[in-house]
Amino acid sequence: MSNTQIASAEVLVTSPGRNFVTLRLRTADGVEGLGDATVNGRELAVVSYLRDHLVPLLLGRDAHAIEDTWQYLYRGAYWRRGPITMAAIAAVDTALWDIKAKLAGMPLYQLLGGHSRRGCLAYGHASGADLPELFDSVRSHLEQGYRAIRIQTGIPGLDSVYGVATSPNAAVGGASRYDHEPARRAAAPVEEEWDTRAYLRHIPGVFEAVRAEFGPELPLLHDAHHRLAPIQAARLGKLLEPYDLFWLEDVTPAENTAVLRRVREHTTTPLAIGEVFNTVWDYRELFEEQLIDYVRSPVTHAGGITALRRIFDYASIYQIKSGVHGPTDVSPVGLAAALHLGVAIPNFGIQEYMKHSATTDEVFRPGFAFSGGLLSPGEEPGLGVSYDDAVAEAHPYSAAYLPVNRLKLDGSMHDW
Ligand code: EZ4
Ligand code: CO
Repeated sequence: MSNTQIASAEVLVTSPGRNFVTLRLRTADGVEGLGDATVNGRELAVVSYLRDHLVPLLLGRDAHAIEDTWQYLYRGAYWRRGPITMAAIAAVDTALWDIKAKLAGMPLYQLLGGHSRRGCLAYGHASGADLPELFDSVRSHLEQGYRAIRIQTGIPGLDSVYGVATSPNAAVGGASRYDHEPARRAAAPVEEEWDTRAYLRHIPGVFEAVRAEFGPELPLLHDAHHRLAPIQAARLGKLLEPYDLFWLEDVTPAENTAVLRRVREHTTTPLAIGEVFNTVWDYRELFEEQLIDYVRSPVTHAGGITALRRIFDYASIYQIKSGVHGPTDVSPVGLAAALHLGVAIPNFGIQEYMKHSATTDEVFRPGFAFSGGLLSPGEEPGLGVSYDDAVAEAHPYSAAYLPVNRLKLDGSMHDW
């Protein structure tokens, strides 16, 4: 029998194009596992949580005891839940699954029940300041093989809008923030302007035009990014019904999930929510009252593979599917973990895919692949991601923040 005691636990911080926090566990026999702990814009809080509070508890534990370690860290926190705690637990859990699968000599999805599908349907991000630019972006995604596409556009009267790669405000050193790094490298966030009424007037026409240009078949998605009041969200869902969206995401701020009852009463546009949720408890009433259609939590922010698997199982009894968050601030380790889960679970829906920069891939060397619109986790034992320390060290951490929103009307703060 091999010695599976955890002998080392390192918290790795690197910034290949954007900041990432990674936990690397190693057993006494030298088997390594990786876990993603990146919380965009608050990275160092998780670093401290791991380094100061979890690493000392992990050394000497049996790497095989994944469930017990999860319970030990979750119940043992007392002040549990929350993005920082759950990202730290997620990193430990993911690294332990990576180790277990490597010890088994199998890709991780085999330990989760084996494959249920050929790959994970992925959606890409098309965007444009105006319709011609948006259409070019949709065409380029279709050429790259995407079979589902998120649509975000500029809003007349607003300079810089969430999710639009060519927003003037979005450019950083020639590249676009929204291509690889929505956060800005600076001591303070960039400020964007927002006008919900202008947004609501503009968006239905955008979807009408996209359907007219690209036909009825292509699955289209849209992210309202937590910006609407309940009645505005209900109205948007209703206005978009003729364009048959795959989903409408994050229509209202995430704290008050009960408002989705109001939205649901008014529209049959499918709803997705949860990228900023942390635990199964955040989903409970949404599942039981069937208020949503897709679960947005990534492995990284919801307590790891152990916890997300449980959330998906719970969702499955209500015919609710996965729709895992996949921005570039979920590292290749977090995305790989989602893909192993995604090919295995019965209720996979779709996977968000925002390609990481080439520099990010040089650090993480991901084994997953995108082909014919599907993402596949690959056949390497474990997660199939390896971390290159030398390249990582060439890209030291520097502070970066997500933007904030102020209302164009009077400068008051609004949800971003
Ligand atoms: O703004 O991950 O659906 N995707 C998103 C993302 C989030 C970023 C925040 O770090 O909403 O682009
Ligand atoms: Co989103």
